Amino acid sequence: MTNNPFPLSRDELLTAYRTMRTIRDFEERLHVEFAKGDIPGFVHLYAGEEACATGIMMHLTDIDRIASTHRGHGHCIAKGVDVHEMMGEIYGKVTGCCRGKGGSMHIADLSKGMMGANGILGAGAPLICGAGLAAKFRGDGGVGLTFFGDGAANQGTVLESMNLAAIWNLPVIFVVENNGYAESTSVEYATAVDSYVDRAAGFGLPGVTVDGTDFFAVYEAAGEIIKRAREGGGPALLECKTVRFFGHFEGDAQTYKAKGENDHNRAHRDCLKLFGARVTAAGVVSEADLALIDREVAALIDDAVETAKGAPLPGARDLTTDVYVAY
Ligand SMILES: Cc1ncc(C[n+]2csc(CCOP(=O)(O)OP(=O)(O)O)c2C)c(N)n1
Ligand SMILES: [Mg+2]
Repeated sequence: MTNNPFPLSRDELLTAYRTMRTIRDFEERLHVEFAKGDIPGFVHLYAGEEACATGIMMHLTDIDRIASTHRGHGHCIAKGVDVHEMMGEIYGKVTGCCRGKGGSMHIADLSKGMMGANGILGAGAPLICGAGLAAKFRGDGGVGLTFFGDGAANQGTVLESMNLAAIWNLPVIFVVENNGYAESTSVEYATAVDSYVDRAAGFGLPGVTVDGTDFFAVYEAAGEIIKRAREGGGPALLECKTVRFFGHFEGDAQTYKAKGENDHNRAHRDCLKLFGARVTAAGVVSEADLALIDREVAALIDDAVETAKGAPLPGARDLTTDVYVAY
């Protein structure tokens, strides 16, 4: 029996790989399908950033809540939202998790603790303070995580929320997914500090920066921060330095990137390749194990796309349902 040097069992390693592969295939397929013109609205792809969502979400259960971003597909999949319902939602079909009325930037599934993708930058931070406050009052050990990019990190809502979480000692974690760009603006241009951890320190929050393309680095750092928050230790910040393989949105010509940048990232900073190399070199997982998952995920995504395409659109009557809630 091979000695397992990782902090996860063989089954957990396979689960991590399956999650990252599902996100990657979901996004690569959307890249192709979006170009055909069948998908309404905007789509922002998460490919390249899979290790961030996966390494973090493996520490969470359905009682834990997350608030996502405009680039939210990876967060949803890693939090356990059904891939068929997500695809239906992105195609605007009644089979979607929000009955086709939200689309890519409004996917939500409260049963999974997924409070919603969000088209408004920095909007998840105050939401998650509410979720954290509720968890604290319930005393159920639940935690809340809000994701935001290097650009959204400069929103006042994020900074105000860090202060609020600190003074109320909320079980809330601020996750900066620093992919180097906010649309076409580089992080060096737009952010005055070298690390978002320095900024968190201004609110009395501990923080850590990790290589977001290294699943194990994310997993270990997130594990410590989440455990601390669960046990009443309060909020913290996690910065994951990562890469996005595609443009800001589908259709972006990416003229602001260096020549060959995407190819370089796909060759040297692909979290799936890095993960696969580590676990197979250690002999805990074989190439065949990974190839089997690849085939199963490919079939899942094929089926999700075909099912979504074949599903009906919402009818005129659906226009007035789920819109207002009478309290
Ligand atoms: C409050 C607000 N301002 C501006 C925008 C327009 N906008 C959408 S995404 C984006 C850039 C976000 O960059 P970042 O936070 O780094 O996330 P990334 O897209 O890199 O994941 C901007 C400016 C918005 N959606 N909301
Ligand atoms: Mg960014």
